[in-house]
Amino acid sequence: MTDTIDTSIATPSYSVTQERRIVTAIPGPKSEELHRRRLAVVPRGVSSALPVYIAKANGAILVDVDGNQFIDLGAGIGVTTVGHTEKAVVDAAAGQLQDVIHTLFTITPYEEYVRVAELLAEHTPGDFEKRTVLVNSGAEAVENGVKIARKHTGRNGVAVLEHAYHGRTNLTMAMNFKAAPYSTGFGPFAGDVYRAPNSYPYHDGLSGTEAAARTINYLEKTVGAADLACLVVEPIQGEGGFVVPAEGFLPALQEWCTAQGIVFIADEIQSGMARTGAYFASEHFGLVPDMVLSAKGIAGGLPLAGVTGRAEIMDAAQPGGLGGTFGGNPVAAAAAIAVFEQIEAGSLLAEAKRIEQTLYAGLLELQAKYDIIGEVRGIGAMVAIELVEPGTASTTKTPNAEAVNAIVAFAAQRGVLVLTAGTYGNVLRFLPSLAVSDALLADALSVLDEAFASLGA
Ligand code: PLZ
Repeated sequence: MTDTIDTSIATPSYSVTQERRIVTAIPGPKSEELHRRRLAVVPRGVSSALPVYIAKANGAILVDVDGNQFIDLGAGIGVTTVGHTEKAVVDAAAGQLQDVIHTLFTITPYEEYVRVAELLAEHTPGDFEKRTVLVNSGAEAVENGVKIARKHTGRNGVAVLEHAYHGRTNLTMAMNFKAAPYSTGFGPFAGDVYRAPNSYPYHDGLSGTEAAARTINYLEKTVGAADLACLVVEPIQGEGGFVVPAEGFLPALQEWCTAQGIVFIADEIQSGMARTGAYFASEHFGLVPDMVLSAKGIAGGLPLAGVTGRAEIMDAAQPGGLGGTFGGNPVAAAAAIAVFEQIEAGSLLAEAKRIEQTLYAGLLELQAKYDIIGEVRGIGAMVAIELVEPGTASTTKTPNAEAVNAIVAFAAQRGVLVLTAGTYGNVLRFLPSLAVSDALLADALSVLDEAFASLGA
């Protein structure tokens, strides 16, 4: 009879079939009804990229309230890196819910917080003594990183790079490159933040050494190294459009920071936790940051973030100087421990490399067909394409946000969720969970092919 191949050992079992399936208009009637309710009670400032309401999620698939299934190429902006509702994470969190949900680590501590700190010490770059403070969100990690760097150095200045994104709190709004929609009208903003040129090889054509010299010169002239507490960089910029700096750029910046007593902080909130095929993207550039910020993918979808740094820097903060009610919550911490275990058990660093190969090959094929794809870039499961106006891919590279929006809308109608990025909104970014199969990626790429064809590009 028919051949049945038992893949149950090699293939994880999913509670949702790993396929795209569209059964209603998008959004469907139940989503539309929920959207009406939402508009009456949620402010418009909180918008949604695709107003389909999700009822279930598993692996790389989102299921909406109307029964439509989407291939999720965004993973909640790089959060469900181990897969949606990954079993080890669910079990760990559920077990922890039975034992202790909250005590407040700064009142009566618990082991899970300590274990996450041990795991971060082990897996962040650098073989030296480290300390970790756990908080609730990426922005809070950035705030704490800056706070500690200031205390350690006794200096105020915070340097950031063009096209950076660091959060939505008052300090982090000041650190973002892009004003709209993040900070428009929300001032006054925190002071002592200085923005320097980054390395953006597709646009500036500079080598890493040249770009670093430009950045350092800019900071020395406009602030002066002696007034800088820290330089905060995303090794691969996230919201900025998965900008991979030219080789040598980041190491040169780090060298300058070290020489000048400036704390070098890697914001690995989007690029960390196995996403790029290394625990932290810093490793690809040979960086050993003084401080590494992690969040998003660290706890499989539960809110948790960490600031991990050299012991002597971290211990500059006085007892009682760091904390917060929910920081390092036991359930989120238990989930994070399971995420670290799953990265090993599921060989997720290798999975990220597999995804890179599949995505790159597929996207390069599309680039050969459609000249509005100016560049394919990224590392691991953090890959993007930058879209430009027809005929400008190697000349003016004029941003084409309109095409990005059309493609996102087309893909959504066919059950593929793709996220945008870039200061000019002209980047399509792919950051699927590492559980996504090559078959799902191939299916999603074929939808993208149709989407580009529909533009007549
Ligand atoms: N640093 C590098 O990518 C979050 C923003 C989503 P929070 N990026 C997604 C949105 O529209 O609010 C991010 C990041 C980098 C810091 C942050 C901030 O992390 O957990 O959103 O506060």
